Amino acid sequence: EQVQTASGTGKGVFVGTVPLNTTLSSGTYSLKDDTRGNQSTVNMKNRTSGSGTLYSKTTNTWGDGTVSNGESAAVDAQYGAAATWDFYKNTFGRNGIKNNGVGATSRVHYGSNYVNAFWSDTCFCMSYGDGASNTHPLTEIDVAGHEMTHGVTSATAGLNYSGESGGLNEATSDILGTMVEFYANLPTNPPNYWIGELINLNGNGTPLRYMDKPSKDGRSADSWSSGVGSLDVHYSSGVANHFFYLLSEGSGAKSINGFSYNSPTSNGSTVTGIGRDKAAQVWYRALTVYFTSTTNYAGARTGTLKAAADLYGAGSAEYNAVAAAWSAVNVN
Ligand code: ASN
Ligand code: ZN
Repeated sequence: EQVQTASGTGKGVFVGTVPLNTTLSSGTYSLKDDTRGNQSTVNMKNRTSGSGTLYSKTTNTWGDGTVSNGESAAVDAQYGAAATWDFYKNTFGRNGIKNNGVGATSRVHYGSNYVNAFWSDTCFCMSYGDGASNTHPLTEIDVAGHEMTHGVTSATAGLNYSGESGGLNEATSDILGTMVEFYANLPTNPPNYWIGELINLNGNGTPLRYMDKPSKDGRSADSWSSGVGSLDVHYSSGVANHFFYLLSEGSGAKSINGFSYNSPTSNGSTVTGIGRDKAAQVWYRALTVYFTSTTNYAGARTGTLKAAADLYGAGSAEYNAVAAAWSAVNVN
């Protein structure tokens, strides 16, 4: 049977109204994108096992922006996967999570009252819960970018998910997930350096994490100390998230897209940012060329300096900014 690429449209919970590439086969449209490695979105129908049901129907208009229409979360997921694909392709020349042209599956409505989202290498898929009372899906675009970046890290550096390497693994997902949010630049979700600011996981409207000042969450580390590796990886990540913010935007007060930041340094220094696009190139090159499964914070400093030397030259302004941003989070 012939399969055609079709141009659909969707309205997600968080992405608003967006175009979606779908496939048409025998009069049925599916949330499957054959222009991006056949990435697809399936409905888990509150189950936690099985492969779910591919979203398929006879019209090519998906979701209505409400949570109660279960397709809306699927629109977020499918669009988030597309934006992540395009970000990696157009920013780094990476052709999918494994750089082999193969797309991942997104699974929505995973479990019941499930307040998390996660990546799995086993299914080459990511799963999104529907949150508290099944009314707060975790389908924000920075979460999509975060989870799929776990797949990239697994396929490259393979940073072990514990200790300092685990913090670097988590930070890699926050950093590049945030870059996906900037790349998508959605009017419904003005990009920022906060993680999960729309999904209300805390129940009081606050973001899950803050890259400009990680300790604003009450738990994350702003800077390195000898015990940082014994924190949960979602808190030891703060050191690298803060490094990345400082490298991109610099220290002190700044407003971007209406979001106000005031990023401190641990050593009283002033850091001048090099911009997020250059910072992302440095991080990605370090991740894919220099980091290994056991890289710790000292190794991340060394690896990103090597990456900056490759890209911009040893002793360049960018190279010196990498050194200054690590020193500002007490990685010397
Ligand atoms: N959402 C979490 C994460 O991707 C799941 C986990 O703890 N691994 O970090
Ligand atoms: Zn993670």
